[in-house]
Amino acid sequence: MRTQVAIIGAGPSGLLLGQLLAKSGIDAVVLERQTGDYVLSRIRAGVLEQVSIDLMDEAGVGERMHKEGLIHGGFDMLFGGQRHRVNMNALTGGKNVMVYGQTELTKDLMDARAAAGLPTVYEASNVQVHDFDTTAPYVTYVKDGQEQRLDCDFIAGCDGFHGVCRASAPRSAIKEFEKVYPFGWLGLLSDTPPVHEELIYVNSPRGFALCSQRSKTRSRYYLQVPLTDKIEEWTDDAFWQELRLRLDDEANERLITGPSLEKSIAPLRSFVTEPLRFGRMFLAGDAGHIVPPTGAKGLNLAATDVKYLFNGLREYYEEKSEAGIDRYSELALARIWRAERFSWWFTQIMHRFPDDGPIAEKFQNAELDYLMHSESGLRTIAENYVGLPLDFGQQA
Ligand code: RFL
Ligand code: PHB
Repeated sequence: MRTQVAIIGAGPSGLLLGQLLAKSGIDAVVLERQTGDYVLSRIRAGVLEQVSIDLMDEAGVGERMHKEGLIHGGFDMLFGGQRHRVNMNALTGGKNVMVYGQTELTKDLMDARAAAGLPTVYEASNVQVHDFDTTAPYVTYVKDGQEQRLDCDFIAGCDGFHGVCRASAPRSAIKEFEKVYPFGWLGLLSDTPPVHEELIYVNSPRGFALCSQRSKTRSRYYLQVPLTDKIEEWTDDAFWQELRLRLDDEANERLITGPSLEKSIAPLRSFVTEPLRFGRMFLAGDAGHIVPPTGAKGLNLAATDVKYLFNGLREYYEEKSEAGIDRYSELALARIWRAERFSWWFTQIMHRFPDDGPIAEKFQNAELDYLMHSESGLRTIAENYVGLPLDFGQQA
């Protein structure tokens, strides 16, 4: 089999890239290790920046998102028993975010791909990338017990943090930067109305909590937990009880609990690979970087990587120019590091760090108090949360 772009991974990065390429008449085959249902069962991100919304529109898959997504112009921060609103809309000259689950976005992309008859191979095992340092790269994989070969012009490594693409890059050509946090997030999804119209980020003496949502009838809550906690040990009752201890009276009065639809623990990590290009293989999304979820940036960064990569590939095919693909890594990394910094910083001020003493808690409270009472402080949070402009740092 032959294609122009072999895309490894049918997560949001791979599917979005596939859709954008198809709209420009560029062929791609998506190879995914799991089944489609498995991919859709992973509950992850929930907040889209405007750039991600625009990209879904550009890919022609924004219809349901606009119908069902919830526009949020702000969020609450709760610390020291006090609630403060970050009015993102007012602080950024009218920008908002949209609450629309990664599961829904992925489903929209999968459905559009299937409807257009675009090739996706699910349950492709033992995917291996070859000769990407030449002009004739290819991918091998096993499907239904048969070894297959896919020849291509380019390989897009959209295969997440545990994928094969980054692992296949020559060790001498790659630099990795990593910080692992000493706690995880325990998440619970339930068919209960959200406790508040907007999200609430909580810094409590018992640790971080987040009240998020997927719709007017579906809630997503998170608790900071020690890495040693086991998911089996967290009953639904224990979760709700602990959440109550981290919320204020107003939220507790409105909190409606119910059985969990899903519950999982995710470790928190900051991670960046440099560069994101190895000859004719590119890394995009979680394959190249991970942020702690505090800033809601993971999915949005994946989307902007894809935008930069798509622009480069389109330029290559339409204008016979390599300028775009040559700039991909540099352009994407500049945006990635800005989001990495924000996510690290926001994590730092919102969580309890087990090895820090009481003075760290005092510093945190003083910093949060400063931020919430300073227009510049609030704007710093707001402009990063809604997403920095794509041309940030490039303006005169
Ligand atoms: P994905 O979604 O991990 O998709 C990669 C796909 O590649 C497949 N794959 C392979 N396919 C073929 N051969 C191989 N050898 C393969 N190896 C892997 C995988 O099966 C998978 O389908 O990466 P992508 O597309 O770059 O999308 C990135 C986002 O998923 C990610 O940034 C966010 O979900 C991060 N993230 C969160 N972000 C937020 O903004 N808010 C959140 O609340 C949030 N929660 C999370 C998260 C990521 C998590 N991970 C990665 C464990 C919670 C978790 C648990
Ligand atoms: C979510 O709804 O899953 C979510 C929202 C905001 C975050 C992280 C996760 O910062």
